[in-house]
Amino acid sequence: MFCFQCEQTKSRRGCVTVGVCGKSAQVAALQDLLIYVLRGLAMHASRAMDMGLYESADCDLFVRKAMFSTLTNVNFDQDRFPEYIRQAVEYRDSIRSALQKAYENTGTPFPDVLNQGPAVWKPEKGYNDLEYLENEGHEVGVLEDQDIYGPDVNGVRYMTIYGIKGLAAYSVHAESLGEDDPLVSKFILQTLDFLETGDEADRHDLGINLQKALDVGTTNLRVMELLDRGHRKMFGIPTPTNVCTTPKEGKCILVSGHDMVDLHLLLQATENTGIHVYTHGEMMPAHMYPGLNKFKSLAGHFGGAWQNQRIDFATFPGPVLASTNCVIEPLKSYRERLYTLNDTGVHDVKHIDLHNPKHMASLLEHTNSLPGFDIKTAAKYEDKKFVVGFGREVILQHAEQVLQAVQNGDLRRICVIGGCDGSEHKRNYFTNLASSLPTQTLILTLGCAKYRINHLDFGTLGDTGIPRLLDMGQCNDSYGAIMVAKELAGALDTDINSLPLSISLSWFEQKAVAVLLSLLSLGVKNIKLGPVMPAFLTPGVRQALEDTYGIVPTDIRHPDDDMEDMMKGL
Ligand code: FSO
Ligand code: SF4
Repeated sequence: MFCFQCEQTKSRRGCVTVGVCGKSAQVAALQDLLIYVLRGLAMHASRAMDMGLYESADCDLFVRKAMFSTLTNVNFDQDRFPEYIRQAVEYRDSIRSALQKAYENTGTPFPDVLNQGPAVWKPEKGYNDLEYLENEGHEVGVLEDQDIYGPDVNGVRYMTIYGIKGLAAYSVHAESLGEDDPLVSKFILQTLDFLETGDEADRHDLGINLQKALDVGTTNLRVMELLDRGHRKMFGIPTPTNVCTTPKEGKCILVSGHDMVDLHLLLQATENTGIHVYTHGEMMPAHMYPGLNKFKSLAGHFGGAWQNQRIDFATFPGPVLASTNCVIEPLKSYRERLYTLNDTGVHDVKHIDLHNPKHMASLLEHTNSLPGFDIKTAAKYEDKKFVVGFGREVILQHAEQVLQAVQNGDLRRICVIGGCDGSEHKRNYFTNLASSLPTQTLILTLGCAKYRINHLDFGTLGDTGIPRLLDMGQCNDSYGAIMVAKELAGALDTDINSLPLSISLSWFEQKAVAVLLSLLSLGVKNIKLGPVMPAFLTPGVRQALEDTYGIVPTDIRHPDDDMEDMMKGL
């Protein structure tokens, strides 16, 4: 195996025997094979679109869900991948038949590129032979492509693929909220096709590949806009809300991941049953939506960021649902209580669909068979005083006050410190950076990286009454932060880079790659990216990005120096 798609990759180079995340070599190879076959599907779909022959909302959603399954900490179940691969081959071949007929009818020869590689790959031994599929997957990964394209271009090509994975995941969330745009899938399929069959010189050109990666960022902005709209349409405008972290006596279920639709289904099913539902990790922003917070069964938040799940899940006295990333191989102590949903998977862990009434009923039955919280245990958890819900609407209500504070010198800088978190100790950098900021700053945070700073008391900004730390929501809510920046720039008749705004982005996996590419596609400069730079970017490419965008690694040992740079706008 070779995988370097996330920040925690082994020795800052790549995981080669087993993932730091726990992904086995077998699952890594199956995921590589899946991406390979999806590339073959895209080669056909892209041509079918050009000829007006492609109409498949089902296929569009399948491609995005299949890509979602390959994100870091989403699906570790080797038994799920043969089915994804089988479906990808089936969709590919049905588009292929339509294309073949069209070519026959016009008397044009079928393109040669569609008679090789991922365009025609089929399992000689069927889909049940995992070892065979694994061996096939070991032949079609990063290193094989690197032999063809060299490390610089290959790294950028993989940045494009990882960005597409991130935007695919976000668009699956948006779709479940009823928001979709066919242009998103069109972009995914055409870009995957370019990586496979684009003009040979273009495919080897660093500049053209960098532009493709930026195009991922532009499309991701559209996806985040859909997501923003979907959440608001379904659950209302986020409102500042105190989140209760002291559990209540009674039966309980914990929900982790990002999927508010799953949480909503669960809240509907548990209302007035006496079962309490708690959020974990990236689900905490659920409390900011009136349409979710109105449920009495939404009892509070339990635990910290995803990387604490082994402690948090082990001590939780009820079932735990992993709705999306980030899930990790469970400990024995809670394996029986863990459920995966959607494209998330862990081998031999129950996988359910909350839309299925039977699955929901058996989950509630399981909940009632477990102890839940008793008064004594519940009282041991102190209130952490988390406040969520500073969405773009709330912040922009105070735009005039904020701009006035900038003019008075009461507000010297708005610092975005957020993104995704990980378990490494060096991520304390973000805590230290935030703590070292002068009091004349506002800190916008989102994503699970908020847990590095949301336990600290930053007070309010001068006498404005505005809290200095404003939690905007999940990483899914990055669109809101971008809109705030755009609106403030508009009000000051300037551009984002001329605002007193600095960004320190904590990245971990491919959703963060998509968000980073969105920021770059908007021309945002001087982002500090950390805790370390992506392993898939070579020193040469990092330098090119620094030269063009001023993007630099966080100085993890010297957060004070970074703070001073940020205050100077560097
Ligand atoms: Fe975090 Fe995980 Fe939300 Fe990521 S829970 S790390 S970028 O999946 O998506 O912020
Ligand atoms: Fe390694 Fe990250 Fe890939 Fe897991 S997802 S195998 S930790 S690079």
